[in-house]
Amino acid sequence: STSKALVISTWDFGIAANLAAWDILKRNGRALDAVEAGVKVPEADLKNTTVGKGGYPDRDGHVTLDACIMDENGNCGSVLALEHITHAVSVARLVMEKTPHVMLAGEGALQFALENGFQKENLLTEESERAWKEWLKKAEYSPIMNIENQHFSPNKLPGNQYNHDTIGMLAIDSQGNLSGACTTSGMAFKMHGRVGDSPIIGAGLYVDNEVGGATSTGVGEEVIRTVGSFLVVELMRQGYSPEAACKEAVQRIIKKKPETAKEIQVGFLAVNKKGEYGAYALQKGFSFAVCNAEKQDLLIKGKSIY
Ligand code: SD4
Repeated sequence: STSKALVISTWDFGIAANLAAWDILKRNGRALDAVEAGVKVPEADLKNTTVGKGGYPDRDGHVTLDACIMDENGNCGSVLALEHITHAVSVARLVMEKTPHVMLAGEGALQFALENGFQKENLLTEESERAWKEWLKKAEYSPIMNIENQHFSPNKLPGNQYNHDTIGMLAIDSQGNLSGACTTSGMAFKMHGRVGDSPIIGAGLYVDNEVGGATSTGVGEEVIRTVGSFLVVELMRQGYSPEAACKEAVQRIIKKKPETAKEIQVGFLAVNKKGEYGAYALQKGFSFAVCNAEKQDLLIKGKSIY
């Protein structure tokens, strides 16, 4: 039965992504297939300026994608700063399944994708190009909150409508196995070549089939410094609930960088082996979507420290 099956993912756009994942889970499909199918939804969504095609470019005008995927056996794959390919997560999966490596970066990742039948595309939409040209006028990199909120101060956030951020997704299938995926165009107007937390196993995503899984969203540099998602999973191993583990990971960031922490957004989302889930963020405005046999469109407002 699918009674155990569950998929959760970051932000409001997680609802649509979860539905694609659920389509696989409800037919007793594998969690790995579910998370890949799920995060492909925002990757292909042109209106989404923080994931996949249509994502905001770096400061030089290149859209560079970071993505990773991890299965129930601890296998993982990722691509870093991949250009011209919409479905970075699918390339990451192929890195996992077809190469002896875990990570491929930049040109090499693109070469590998093209060799495996992916088509080269222009990922920069007119809207993203316009936003970039507007940004160039001042050319100030200010990753306040989530990148699409950079014109707003954290206190003046107009709500979730601008919170379209990295998607991190975690799923449990009817066998009780866990997988996760994470994909993003990274921080808008970042330096060319900048890689965030999202494709770093242990930072942007971690899955341990004995314990649970975690994923993150927000300013990746702070998540990398604390190896955030691995930390959340290890805390759950010690008996923390998913929410308490996410909160403790957020507190580590505050401890390391008390001043920076007030200015930026970082959120964690986690699920344990029992199917209990929870989340915590530095700032208000973080949401996550939950989907199971009972409810396919549940959106939960994440708790925050500030
Ligand atoms: C990164 N964590 O590249 C990602 C992007 C993100 O708000 O979540 N942006 O750092």
